[in-house]
Amino acid sequence: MIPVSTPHADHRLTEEQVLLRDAVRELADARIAPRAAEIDRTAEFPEDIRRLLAEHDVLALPFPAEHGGVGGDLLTVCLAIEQIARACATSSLILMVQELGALPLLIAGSPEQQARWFPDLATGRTLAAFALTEPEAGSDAASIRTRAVRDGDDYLISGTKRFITHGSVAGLISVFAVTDPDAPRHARLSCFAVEVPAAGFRIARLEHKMGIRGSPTAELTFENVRVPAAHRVGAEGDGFAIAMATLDRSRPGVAAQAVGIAQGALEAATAHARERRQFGQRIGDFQMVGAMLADMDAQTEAARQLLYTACPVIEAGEPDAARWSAMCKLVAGDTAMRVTTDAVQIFGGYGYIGEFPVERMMRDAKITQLYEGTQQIQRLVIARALLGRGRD
Ligand code: COS
Repeated sequence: MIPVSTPHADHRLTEEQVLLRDAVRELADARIAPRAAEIDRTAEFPEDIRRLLAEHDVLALPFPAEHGGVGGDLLTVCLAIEQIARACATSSLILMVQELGALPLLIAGSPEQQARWFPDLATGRTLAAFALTEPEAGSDAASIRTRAVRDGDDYLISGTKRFITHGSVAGLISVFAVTDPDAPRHARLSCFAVEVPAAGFRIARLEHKMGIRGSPTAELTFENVRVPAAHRVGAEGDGFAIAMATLDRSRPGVAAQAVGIAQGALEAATAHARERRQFGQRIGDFQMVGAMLADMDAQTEAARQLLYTACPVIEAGEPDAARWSAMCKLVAGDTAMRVTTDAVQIFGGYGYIGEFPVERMMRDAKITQLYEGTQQIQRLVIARALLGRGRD
């Protein structure tokens, strides 16, 4: 029997969550949506939006109150991500990656480590990043090659990390490296909190991307970067487990981003279908267009409800948390791609030009099917939860 947890929560949000959601939506409508097209066009990291989110304590949401955070639960963080992404996917990554980069410390950090870094992360003074992926190790996370070699009270880290979101703007990076190459496959890795800039650390390249263009994606090289042993997160050999536990908690953030992008595209397409007239009537009154909008609405709501149900199950650390995490990311990512593509279709030729937001949303949606585990990896995680490993 596979362990199948019963969702705990009824589907209503608490009063606090509704207030937070609405406050972030207002902020996003007033201050972020007007910047979205420019952020996409210039492909520059929006420092102003980082400051805005920090000033309004949005970046403090994932961190415990004792360290200057707000102590928001997973669903609350996701509600904020969703509302920001509805306006601008790049901007939602500022909160997403602040959480992703800090999750190893939230999960396995010592009280000293948390006290050292959380206050500056919660205020947004320091940005975080998560460095697992390498040129030769993406989906197969256990096969990374970056090495951490013990040297007295320190480790020396050497290797290359690729596709690291915010790698060029972060001040603290959770870096995964091999500490024991001879250990069994999943016990080779350890996790380190690396403060940058540091001697031997280099931003080797920034990627030119299809979407989320204001969010810098960096290749990072480490050449004997000296990291105190006290900055190792968890025990030696725990790195793979920490990475997996991190992704279980961060994938709902991608799902929230995807739901937000889909909602933004649905709203834009609906407004257009009301205003645009052809053959003497609103195009939305043509059944073919009306049916598309209906499907977009139903699919977006279904993805949202799955996400909201998944969050408390994951937060509670249920035995099938990985399955729920993968399911909500899978469904929401595919929904965002479908809904944004249909939104472009409803705009017709206007959907293909930069004047309207839906082409940006379509380009932004694609990444939600790729990062923090491709949709194929999500299916693999779900199938393994159902079937067990073939070789067990
Ligand atoms: N949550 C918790 N534990 C997990 C887990 C998860 N999502 N996935 C695997 N594990 C555990 C397994 O239970 C197993 O533990 P035991 O050794 O105690 O049995 C161990 O980790 C090894 O699992 P498995 O043999 O399934 O590992 P694989 O090397 O086959 O890889 C996948 C598993 C593919 C799921 C993993 O490599 C993965 O998630 N890859 C995608 C990585 C990714 O998302 N990269 C994106 C970049 S980060 S932005």
